[in-house]
Amino acid sequence: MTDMVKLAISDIKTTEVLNWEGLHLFHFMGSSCSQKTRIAFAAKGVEWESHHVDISKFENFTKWFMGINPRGLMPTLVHDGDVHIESNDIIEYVDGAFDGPKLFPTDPDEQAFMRESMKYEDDLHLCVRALTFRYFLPVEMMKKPDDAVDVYEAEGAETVAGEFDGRKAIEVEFWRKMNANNGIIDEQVIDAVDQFLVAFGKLEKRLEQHEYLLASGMTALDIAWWITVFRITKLGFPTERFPKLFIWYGKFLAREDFAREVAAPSEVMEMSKRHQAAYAAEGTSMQQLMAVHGR
Ligand SMILES: N[C@@H](CCC(=O)N[C@@H](CS)C(=O)NCC(=O)O)C(=O)O
Repeated sequence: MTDMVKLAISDIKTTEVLNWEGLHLFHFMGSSCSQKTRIAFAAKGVEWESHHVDISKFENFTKWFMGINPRGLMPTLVHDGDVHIESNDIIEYVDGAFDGPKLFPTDPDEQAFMRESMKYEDDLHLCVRALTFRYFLPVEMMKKPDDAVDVYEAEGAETVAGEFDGRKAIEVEFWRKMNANNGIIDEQVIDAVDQFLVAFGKLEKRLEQHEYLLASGMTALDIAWWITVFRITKLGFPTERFPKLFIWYGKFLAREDFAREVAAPSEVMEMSKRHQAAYAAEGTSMQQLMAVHGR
């Protein structure tokens, strides 16, 4: 349906994976894009081998990992020696390659809408990240020291599908800005919030017409957007302003196959609550900032 991102052999520097058989997913527990992929794989009913990469320890910046993903991002899929990157593309690839419930529509109009909406969701990822890095845990626990970013920036000749890829530079800029400001600043929060107010308004309109984002039923589009809605709602975004979306969100949250993949250890959730409470005490929770800026 889209131009799915499969790496060219020349992009793959960690050549041992070329001989791997079966379905291997490189993922991180707390990564929203990984969670999305895991939920989709469960819905599809595929078996996969887990390779957990701890991005909090910068394991995604190693030469080995950058050799299968020049962007240094989670998730990454190896299937019978082929390497696929980008969560939405990975899901689409697996949907086409395996039997099981179809996660992508067959109707051409729905396909066109879904392509556009999946891209929209993906384009908002740095906004999800900004809110996560501000409100999930204290900056000292979240930030990437400059020397880790230096390693990331220096590693590897960066090609994707045989062509120079500019994605890493965008990532590096994000981390450098965060370090320069010692965290995510209010302006970034408001920018992200504004994007989600618009996006959620669009989702609300769809859900006024049908139970799922597409008329034909649940698809990977619901999974992809749900992960975003889940993440930012937990960080304090007022999703309840969008009543149909809030019901849709709650319906998936009640499902074991969704809840399981986004679960975090209780001590982490406690830490996150304390961190958000500290912002609230100084008047800078997400909703307090929104109120100050008239959102
Ligand atoms: N568009 C990419 C985004 C991937 C992405 O940014 N993944 C995050 C985790 S959700 C990551 O790997 N971050 C690297 C880091 O924090 O060092 C996708 O959908 O796969």
